[in-house]
Amino acid sequence: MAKGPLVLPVFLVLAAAAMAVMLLVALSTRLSPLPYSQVQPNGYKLRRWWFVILSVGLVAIFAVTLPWFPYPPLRAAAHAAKNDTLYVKITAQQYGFTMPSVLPLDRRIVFEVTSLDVNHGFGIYDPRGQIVAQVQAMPDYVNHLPVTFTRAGRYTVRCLEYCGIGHASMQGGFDVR
Ligand SMILES: [Cu+2]
Repeated sequence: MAKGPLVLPVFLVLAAAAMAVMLLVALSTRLSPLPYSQVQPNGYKLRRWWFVILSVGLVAIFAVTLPWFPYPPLRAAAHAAKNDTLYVKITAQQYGFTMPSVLPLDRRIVFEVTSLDVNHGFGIYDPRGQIVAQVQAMPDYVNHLPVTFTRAGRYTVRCLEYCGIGHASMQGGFDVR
């Protein structure tokens, strides 16, 4: 359906609604002011209902949208069933990364990222120079970073955590194909 013809009617309806609200507010101010002792209980009652409605609404929205949770753990089971995940070890060290030189396109990869000395960052930039994913590289920890590359080409990896005098030049890369 074309968008154009809908814009004017929608605008008119919204404008009419806004004007009606303003008119109601303007009319309501013509009455003499109520004493505070009369306003306060109503305000508290309204606030209580608003709290209940918001709480129920938020829980409902949370429950309904949970299947679209954007992060991988809930979806991991489906991938594991297909058994198509490639686990890739990444080791950061002042001032470079140990990693494979070629990685597959359109396949789920889980980077297992750690560091041999201090905290580093592991930031992946696609061939256009846009950041795709990043995680900390920490000594004595393995952080898991799931990524599926959908664009072939040369990817650059940069350290995103100041790690010493050579930090600025700490980078690596791999080809995706
Ligand atoms: Cu660094």
